[in-house]
Amino acid sequence: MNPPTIIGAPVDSGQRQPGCLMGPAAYRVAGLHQMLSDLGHPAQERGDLALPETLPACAPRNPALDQLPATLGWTALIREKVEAELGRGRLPIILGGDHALALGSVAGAAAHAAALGRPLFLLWLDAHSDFHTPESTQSGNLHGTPVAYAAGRDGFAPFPPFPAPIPPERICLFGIRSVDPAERLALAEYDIAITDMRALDEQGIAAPLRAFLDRVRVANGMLHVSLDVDFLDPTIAPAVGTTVPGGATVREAHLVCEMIHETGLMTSLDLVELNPALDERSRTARLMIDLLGSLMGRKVFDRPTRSFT
Ligand code: 5AB
Ligand code: MN
Ligand code: MN
Ligand code: MN
Repeated sequence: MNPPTIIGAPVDSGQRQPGCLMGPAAYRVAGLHQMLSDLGHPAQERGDLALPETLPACAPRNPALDQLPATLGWTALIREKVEAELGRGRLPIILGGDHALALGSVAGAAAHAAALGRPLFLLWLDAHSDFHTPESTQSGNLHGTPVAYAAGRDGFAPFPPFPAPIPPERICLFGIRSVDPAERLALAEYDIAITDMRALDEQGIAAPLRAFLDRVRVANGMLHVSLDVDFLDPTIAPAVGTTVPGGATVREAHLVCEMIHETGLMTSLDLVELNPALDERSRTARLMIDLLGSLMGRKVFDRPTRSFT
């Protein structure tokens, strides 16, 4: 695993509930840097990105679209920063901000992977499939679109074309339990594997996740992980505007993170959708930092444990 660089991305143009722009600060307050240092992975801190003052003017074809110019600006900025950090041999960790930031972060990872000639894989930990295009979204909230952009779906103008669209077999949607009708149709057409909550209830976390991670390893792939707070059950992670009941438990989420760490395959990471205005005494921010700890190698024991059976 490469040494981490922290990029604050206080994006809140992907949805209408204000607050995600406080996410990067909340992660730092919750002990992000201390935790990384204690694990032996002190992080370079790049501070928070800021939007340029002048944003592109554009008239969206879908009148429902919200804050398109700001999201276009964030996409270009984040793409460039993520690609640059990967080029320096770093592990970019993007602190959101809402999930629209992944329009830029996944594009940056894809551009880097394409330049190296390596396949990029995408693990999407989320209650939602985020497979709308700017034309199909009914809410107009662009945080519901990044997977479709990464898969190379049409309907994204005036976004720049996605650098190297990720084929469906390299995308894993994990923990899904809320899909809109238009997304459902498009997902069937693209044949993207969806490990929804029903599948996880039956099969558990480990087997489906191991199957995907094995594919990444065999292909010598790069792996972008995008962790939406609403992947977690709202009873343990209330600080998100789009809660959906029936999400991952604390232990299920840690297991996901521990397994990813053990493979050493993760090359970039988004922590998205934390809305500190909706939190209860920072508990969601602290849980997300704990999960990051597991992603970065924290374990209960360093050696195999022996139990009485
Ligand atoms: B999130 C919904 N499908 O398009 C829409 O939180 C929700 O980044 C999108 O996963 C949720 O507005 C986007 C209803
Ligand atoms: Mn999402
Ligand atoms: Mn979501
Ligand atoms: Mn959300």
